[in-house]
Amino acid sequence: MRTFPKGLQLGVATAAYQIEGAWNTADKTPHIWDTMCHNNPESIKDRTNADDACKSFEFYKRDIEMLKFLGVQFYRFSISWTRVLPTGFANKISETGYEYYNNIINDLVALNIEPVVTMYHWDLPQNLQDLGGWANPLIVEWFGDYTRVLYKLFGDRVKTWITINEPKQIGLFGYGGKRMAPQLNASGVGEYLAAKNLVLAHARAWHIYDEEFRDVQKGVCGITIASDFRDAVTDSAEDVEAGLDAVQFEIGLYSHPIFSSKGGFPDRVVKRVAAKSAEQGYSRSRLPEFTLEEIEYVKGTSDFYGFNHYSTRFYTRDTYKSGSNPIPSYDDDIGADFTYLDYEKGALPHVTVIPHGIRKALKWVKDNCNNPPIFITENGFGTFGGLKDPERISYYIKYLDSILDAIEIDGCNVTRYTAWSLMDNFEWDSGLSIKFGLFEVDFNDEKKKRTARSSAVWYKKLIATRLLDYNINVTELEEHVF
Ligand code: GBH
Repeated sequence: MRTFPKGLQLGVATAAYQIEGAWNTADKTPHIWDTMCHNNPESIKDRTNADDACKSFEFYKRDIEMLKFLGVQFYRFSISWTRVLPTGFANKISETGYEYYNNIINDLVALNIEPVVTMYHWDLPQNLQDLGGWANPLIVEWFGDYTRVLYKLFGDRVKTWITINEPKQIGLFGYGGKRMAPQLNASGVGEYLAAKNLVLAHARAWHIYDEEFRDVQKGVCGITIASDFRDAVTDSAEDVEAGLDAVQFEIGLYSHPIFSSKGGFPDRVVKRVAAKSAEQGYSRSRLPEFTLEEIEYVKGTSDFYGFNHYSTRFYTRDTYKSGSNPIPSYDDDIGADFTYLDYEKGALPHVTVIPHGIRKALKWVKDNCNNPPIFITENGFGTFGGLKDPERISYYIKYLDSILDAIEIDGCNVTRYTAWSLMDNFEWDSGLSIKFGLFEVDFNDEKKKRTARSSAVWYKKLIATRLLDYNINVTELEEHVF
């Protein structure tokens, strides 16, 4: 048994598109995921969409009852841009959208559950996508205007703001590839263009908060970065180099401009993309540059490091054949192959159980990002379902144990832990097929019945006792239905 430090808050997370449904209720307009799921259903593994999802727009009060049951200290959820601003621009605020989020925030505050609000979790207004979305540098202003509206409407009660969730996934899969909306598939170019504009947009939102709201509202504002770890397959000099490169492409690309003392994109990424681009006949690097003014504008613009972590990959240059990939790409720019080694796997084949990876990733952030306060904003395990989920509990226990090592032994400043997710939801391109919930959701039921899994009962106990118990006890499961 291990005790959680007093300063570590425990919570749970969701995101708007994954749970709300009500995709066209009142004056809400479509965003890029509505468009993708409706126009290209074959892009989703089980051809489902989130038109209904968990129907949280209608049933959010039941979600709040579940939060109460768990006893969480905070709830991380996201606001859907087009629900609040139907044109994407700040010219018109939706009364229905305002009321929906306002009610949730009021209910949470009344229960002493802190609202932790993500302002962008992947659902870009289609109107803005039609103008180029994250590829258009003007999005920096459009996003800034949107965040100003949110600070004004809700900042009297919301004290923790997350600007953007996982710039890597947005850029790599949405602009570099076609796994995710808007499926631009501009490989080797789109992901870097998006990365630059996402980082600048985040910085704009932070400056607006800092200059116009912080004095009165007294909250914090930061970004959440996908921080899966990248390690070396062996300790050969080449593999170690491959691992160091891979972690800079995975995390550094987004964290270095914001958290490092030097600013701008990390040297390893700059060098590799420039060299590859030249080899491929480009007259300039496919990685855009920041101006000196932009570098200064972005540096130091996050009050905390939002850290999402699921797993670790191992890299090697042993088998990698340079020039074997004719299409420029992010993976080819890393110039190494990866494997997952022989670890236990979850329902998503790439989510392997590698608890020491989270400790290494936290230490990497401490060492490379000026030892920031770290909010673990997501960590969790996907399965194919079932109310008894000892494998999820086991994942949580092992990862929490490793997080406590990072705090107690490595001195990482982790002040929040967030389990992903409160309940089963629309898992992006995996549709409804993969389940991350502490609560099971019956998607065939009109009311989207929610039932506590063993892991929900386990997490409730962990929060109440603040003890990490190594025993997994799933036998005394009672039905808790919401
Ligand atoms: C998050 O992103 C999202 O923010 C959330 O909405 C989503 O529901 C949740 O994860 C669950 O998938 O082999 O080391 O690369 C997903 C980011 C990136 C997490 C790839 C898992 C694979 C582990 N994912 N990563 S690794």
